Amino acid sequence: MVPTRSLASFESVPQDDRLSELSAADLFDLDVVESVTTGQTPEHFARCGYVPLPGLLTELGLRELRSVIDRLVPSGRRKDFEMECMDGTPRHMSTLGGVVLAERAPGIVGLYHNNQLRAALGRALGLSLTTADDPVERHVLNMLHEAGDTHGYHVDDYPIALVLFAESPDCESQCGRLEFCPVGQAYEVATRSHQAGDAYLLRSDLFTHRVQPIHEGCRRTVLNFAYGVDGHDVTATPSASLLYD
Ligand SMILES: O=C(O)CCC(=O)C(=O)O
Ligand SMILES: [Fe+2]
Repeated sequence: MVPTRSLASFESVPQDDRLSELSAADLFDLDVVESVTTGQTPEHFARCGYVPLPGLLTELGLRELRSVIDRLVPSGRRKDFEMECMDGTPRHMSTLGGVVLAERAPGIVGLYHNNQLRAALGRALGLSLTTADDPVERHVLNMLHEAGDTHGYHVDDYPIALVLFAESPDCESQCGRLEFCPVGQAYEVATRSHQAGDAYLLRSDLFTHRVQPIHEGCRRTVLNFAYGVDGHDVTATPSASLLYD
């Protein structure tokens, strides 16, 4: 889909946004989706809430995504606060929300709307995935670049999150890992590490999740694509506007 843009914002789109020119097959190894989820049932996903997609981004996909994101990083908005509507959990990070990405990174918007990708993810989960109505929340960039940066425990408004890693810490002590558990069952917390080029799917409205604080010198930069599920109503919280407006 070609996003609509004002003339002024169109002029600010850099020439080097080559993501728009590349196909899903250039950017994603969709076999990863098929192979990782082969044999997993929708019931398994409902129970575990998480599907790892190691190496979902091709080498080319990671390179092109990083070059677009590197250009966006300086415009990140610093967020340091406790989110009241999520039990006062901390946010220490820089972000760019969906509206800014739509103006400044048409290639990322194109990836979000890529039907081939969404269909493959939906097949793997046994769900019919829809794009999100909320222009702020549908695609966001989360940048953890300073010592102690963390994205504290929360649930998302939309039911399915695809998180794509442009950068991930590789320090020995493994900071910045994902932790998640079914809502209200903190004793069942699982912890997962990811590398640049990896991705994961999360049932993000029913599994509480957070990113552990990162250490000095480490960087963790992800894109989060939020999807709906056909027939499932979304209840909006103030969290997206607090983090991404
Ligand atoms: O960075 C992550 O792994 C999780 C991101 C996330 O939970 C979110 O953007 O809502
Ligand atoms: Fe989340």
